Amino acid sequence: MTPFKRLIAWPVVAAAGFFPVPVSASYPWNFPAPVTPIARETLHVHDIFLEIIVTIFLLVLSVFLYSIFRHRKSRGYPAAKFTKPRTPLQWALISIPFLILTFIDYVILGVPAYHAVLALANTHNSRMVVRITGSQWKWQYAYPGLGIKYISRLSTPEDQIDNEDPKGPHFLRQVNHPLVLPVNEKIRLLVTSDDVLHSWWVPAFGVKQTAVPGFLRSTWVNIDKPGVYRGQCASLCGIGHAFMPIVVVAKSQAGFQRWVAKEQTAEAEQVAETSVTMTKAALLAHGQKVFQNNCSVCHQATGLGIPGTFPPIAAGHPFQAAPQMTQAIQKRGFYKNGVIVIGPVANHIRIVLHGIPGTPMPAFASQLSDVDIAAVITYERNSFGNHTGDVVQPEEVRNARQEH
Ligand code: HEC
Ligand SMILES: [Cu+2]
Repeated sequence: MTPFKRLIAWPVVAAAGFFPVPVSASYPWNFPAPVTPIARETLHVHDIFLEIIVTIFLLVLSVFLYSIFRHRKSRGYPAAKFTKPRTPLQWALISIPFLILTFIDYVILGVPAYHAVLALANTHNSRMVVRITGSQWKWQYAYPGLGIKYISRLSTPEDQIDNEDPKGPHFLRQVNHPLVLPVNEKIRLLVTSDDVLHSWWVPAFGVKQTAVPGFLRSTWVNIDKPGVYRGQCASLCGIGHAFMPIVVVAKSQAGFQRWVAKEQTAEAEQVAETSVTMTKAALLAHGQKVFQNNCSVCHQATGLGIPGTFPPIAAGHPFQAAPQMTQAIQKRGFYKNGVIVIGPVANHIRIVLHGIPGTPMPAFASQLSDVDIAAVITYERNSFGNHTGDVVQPEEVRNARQEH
């Protein structure tokens, strides 16, 4: 808070006879300690607000309780016939509180709140951009200037979620690949979505940005303390909404540069892999992981899907759904006579790359590498009781990508 605003705020607080205690001390039920300018500003507005309303509440309550006690009358006493203020004193007694409240709302809180809103929208002078894409049910992070791009998803083991193992300290708030950002640098975050509304929310940053499909919304952070910060998707986005947490690791500049170098090598290795022919065993092993991480939320770990909604992967398995849906699946070659069949490889690759528009089946072209997609298709065609024997190589996926 600037000295000017302090000057307006304190007399009111002091006049109320309330000695301000720092509300933002780290009580377990308070906001997490703020680590960005925006978080500090918004927390400040909250703190002044809390101090003022608690003061007014206590004052009014004590006058109230005192009056009830002091002016109590016996049963049968005729009630006053007061209907509206008449004397100048009575008018003063209602207009002064009204003016005080207006002043508190529009000046003491209004000015810093307005300032915080403007500051939040001011993404100028940012030295770095990160693109954040929400999708059901994971976050994709891309660093356009650095050629780094990856998916961050929940890493809490299934057994903890099913109450079979004791829950860890970061239950449902841990991910396989956190967003890594440098400290003391203004970073612009461009937030969007692949499918439905999501919301990227990290309380310690004071940032909560709705991810809207088809729009790029921007916000920014400037983190001043290295550490691990956790958040969650804050917009109900479907069955996996509670399972797409956010973890941000803030590193020193040097630490960040080391991380960038490591990521870039990893991406380069992945590109090199694409031109290598992989063995069926390697594809199956990798494909199983890709399936568990990306497909099992809908098609289920058993590959049996959910009746009416998510078709099974297992051939010969019956699938009941609305006729439009089963007809559409049949047209793509994956359904016949009431049961699932395994359609042509080319369609399979196309479906996984580009999704099925207008249905929840997502496009994985931007989320999975050629190796991932080749592996998951090989896995689907040779697991869950499927025995096509087909092996799809990364190169086929790469060619299919270029066709489109
Ligand atoms: C968000 C839910 C969701 C996820 C995640 C998902 N799918 Fe699907 N998938 C669907 C739905 C729904 C359909 C059926 C769409 C329709 O025809 O209405 C479908 C259809 C398919 C089809 C077409 C065959 C058929 O039975 O219709 C294939 C192949 C497929 N998915 C593979 C995958 C693979 C591989 C992954 C993981 C890389 C995956 N899906 C992840 C929801 C999902
Ligand atoms: Cu979400």
